[in-house]
Amino acid sequence: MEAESNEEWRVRPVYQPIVALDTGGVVGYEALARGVADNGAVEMPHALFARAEREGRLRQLDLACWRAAIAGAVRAELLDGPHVLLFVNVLPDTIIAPGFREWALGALAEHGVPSTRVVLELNEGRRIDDYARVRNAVDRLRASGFLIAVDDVGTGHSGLQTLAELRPDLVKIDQSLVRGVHRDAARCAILEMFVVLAARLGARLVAEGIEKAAELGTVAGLGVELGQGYYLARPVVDPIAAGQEDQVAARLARARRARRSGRAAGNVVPRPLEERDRAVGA
Ligand code: G
Ligand code: MN
Repeated sequence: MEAESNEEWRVRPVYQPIVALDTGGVVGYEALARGVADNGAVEMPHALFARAEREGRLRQLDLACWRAAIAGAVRAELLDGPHVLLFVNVLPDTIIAPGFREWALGALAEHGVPSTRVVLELNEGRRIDDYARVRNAVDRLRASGFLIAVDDVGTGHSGLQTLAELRPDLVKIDQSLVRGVHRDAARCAILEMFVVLAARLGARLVAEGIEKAAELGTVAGLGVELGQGYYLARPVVDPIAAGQEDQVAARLARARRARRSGRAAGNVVPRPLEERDRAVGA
């Protein structure tokens, strides 16, 4: 596989827990890339990937992030617990590149990490033009033990077609659908739909970007299995050293208590046509 040059991209991964919303247990960690600029400043992934795209070095950066993610997870002993998963973001263009599967298995073997512990999060900055090719790559990766997640579902290019074509093992709902869900009947309805959809597809559902106790309580109450977000825990270099497991359990318990004493968002009642006609003076 071309260009494994970690040296050219200085990236430092941070990790954010993904939590079972019924028990509060940490089921895995998502590795999130942070660039390190020459002056030591932190470069956020958006800027980092935009620069790599301008320079025509996207895949190189993607692979560098991947390698760093695995090494950092092993260093922070994140995978020492039984069944703990490592979620790694990867571009669809990277997984269809010839040799990616062999390269990825080799990188894991170097660190003694089994592929069955790794979730590839397909992150679609761009549209997938050739689903057959991506599906083919996904099937081969799955046959090699990897789990497949579709990231940012509900936005941009991560739509229902992607779920139908790729049949992922996990579905990650974008944070824009989680934001304010506790006081938004439409978002509640959409999440409910995803709970049903994921169950029917045999996929595990993750709500991303939970920032408030009320959002957490609502999402858990709707039956979403897994959650991630600043309210539960921020991405850090060493989540275990930071004591995040205890924090996560405490916050989930607090959100549940708040939910029991609070109000859920009501149902959406469609406005009758006559009312709309009146409103526009028709
Ligand atoms: O595209 P993807 O879902 O992989 O992006 C994850 C990004 O979202 C990371 O940069 C991470 O730091 C950020 N993130 C994680 N949790 C939250 C949250 O609760 N709120 C917001 N605004 N961003 C979050
Ligand atoms: Mn992601």
